[in-house]
Amino acid sequence: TGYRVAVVGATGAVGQQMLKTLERLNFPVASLLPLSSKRSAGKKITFKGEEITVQEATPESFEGIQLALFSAGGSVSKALAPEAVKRGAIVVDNTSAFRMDPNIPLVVPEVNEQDLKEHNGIIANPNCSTIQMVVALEPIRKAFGLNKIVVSTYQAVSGAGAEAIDEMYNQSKQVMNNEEVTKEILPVGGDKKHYQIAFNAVPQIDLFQENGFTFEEMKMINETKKIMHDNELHVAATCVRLPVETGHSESIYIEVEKNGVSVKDLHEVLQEAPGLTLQDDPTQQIYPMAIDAAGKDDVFVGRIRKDLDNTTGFHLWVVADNLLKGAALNSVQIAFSLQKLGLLKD
Ligand code: 11C
Repeated sequence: TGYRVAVVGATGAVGQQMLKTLERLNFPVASLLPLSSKRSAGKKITFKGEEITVQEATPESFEGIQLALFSAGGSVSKALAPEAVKRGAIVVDNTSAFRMDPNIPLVVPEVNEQDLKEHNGIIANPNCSTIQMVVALEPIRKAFGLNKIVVSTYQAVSGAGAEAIDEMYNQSKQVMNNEEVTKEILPVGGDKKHYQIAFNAVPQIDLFQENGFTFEEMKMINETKKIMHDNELHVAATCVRLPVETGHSESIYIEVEKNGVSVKDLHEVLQEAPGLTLQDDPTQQIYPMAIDAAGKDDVFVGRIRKDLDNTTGFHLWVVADNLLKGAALNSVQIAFSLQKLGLLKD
């Protein structure tokens, strides 16, 4: 018993985590169909101890599929997600292809699970850096209101895919060996110039937009407003890539609506919040770090301080595994939520 599930992009960094997460959380899978681009077709993946050959994704692949998890790039989703829906599947799409479409819910189950009810076949999974931020801020918004968010990110190379991880390790070796450094992928595969990520910090994630922000920054801004259903919310972001393998970190400044809120109030609210672990004890040097968050499901929050000048301002440090809560885990949680709400057809 269970659902006939397809994973599109099964050999990628996120696709691999999707397979592991479906298995680990015991999502009811009756059959698993791993799909990919032509280039990766023929590779083998393991699911529940069984080796399965990856097939090239075509419109016909989705005949009989009930749930399709997509993570193979925006152009693949644009071309094939509607084909999957046409054939009766519900699509959970982990690319930016449909996120800002007003007819498509953009969902983080801890925040806006009920939006799933409005779906028309496709559900969008937000960007990794957005997900961890809204998991941390929604409980605060609910309790005290939220006027403003200013975020700076410290993002891991795995967000740019498996090849970017290899590039970081290769460059690190080259630097250590005094060899010439090869630069081919980061900051963005498709941009004109490439820079060294090893031993560096690069203030560009995705392509620059006309307004001077990068697309990653605009994703954080627009997706946050959509998920929180608040177009009046002020959001600004600066996104930076660091030589960290997995785990995005974020320094977040917020202004709450209510007066007289204390750090203790925030601690109390966050302690009760779903999907979140509070790690905040400066006296014991306890705070979240990427290497500790990697491989974990929760979003970790610490370094909570009251601003010294603005009485409604607070500073937080938020860390999560960008491939798990930032991508694969959130997609699988959406699948569980669809099942719970009776939206997944038997
Ligand atoms: C990164 N946030 O860390 C990006 C990766 O829109 O799903 C995720 C891209 C996306 O580079």
